[in-house]
Amino acid sequence: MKAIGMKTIELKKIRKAMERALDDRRYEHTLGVAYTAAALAMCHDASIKDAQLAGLLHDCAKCLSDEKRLSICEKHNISINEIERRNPALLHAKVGSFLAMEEYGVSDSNVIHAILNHTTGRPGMSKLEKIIFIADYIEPGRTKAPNLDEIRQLAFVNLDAALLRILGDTLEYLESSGEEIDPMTRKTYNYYRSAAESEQRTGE
Ligand code: DGI
Ligand code: FE
Ligand code: FE
Repeated sequence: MKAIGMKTIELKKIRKAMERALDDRRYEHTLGVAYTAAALAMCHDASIKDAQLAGLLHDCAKCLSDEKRLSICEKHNISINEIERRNPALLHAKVGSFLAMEEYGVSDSNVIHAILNHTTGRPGMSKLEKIIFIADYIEPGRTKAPNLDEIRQLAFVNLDAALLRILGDTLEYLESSGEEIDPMTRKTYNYYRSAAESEQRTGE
């Protein structure tokens, strides 16, 4: 079988597995992220299949209990930092990337990293990491975030600019709601803000 056929079968299998693993709302969100990520991949010249695969799997650990996420980490020696221990919901990205490998048979490290970094981002994200991070925020089922119309348009013009807007708005939201902020969320924001500023200075 040709490689492309294999991936199509894999996508269908994973979509069905996600329908079982997630509640209705989360499954609808997951489909929205997969399709939005595919569209962003078309627009920005990335692999459509990888975008679909990472989109389908990005929240695969979201409907587990906090106890289950913590126990998976302990059992498999996945490190948990202080913030994650206090906010185990943050662990769904780390545990999700583990399950993508172990449970759903994904070996592509680009896809695994896109799942791993989809909540806080990281400095120097790959194109696929950016696409999943952005698709997660702008998929059609999202309605609550501010500036969504603008950010949705921006995402199809400039990934870095959309990323920066999302990180800025997310930090503002977390600050105003008194949530504990993962230092990586701030680090990612600072990195992309500096990148945008130096781009402005050099007129690139
Ligand atoms: O899993 P989703 O809801 O689709 O999206 P997500 O993986 O981006 O998680 C979103 C939630 O994570 C949202 O409520 C903001 C929160 N989040 C992002 N960065 C941080 C954070 N929560 C805390 N406590 N600290 C963070 O740094
Ligand atoms: Fe998530
Ligand atoms: Fe999500």
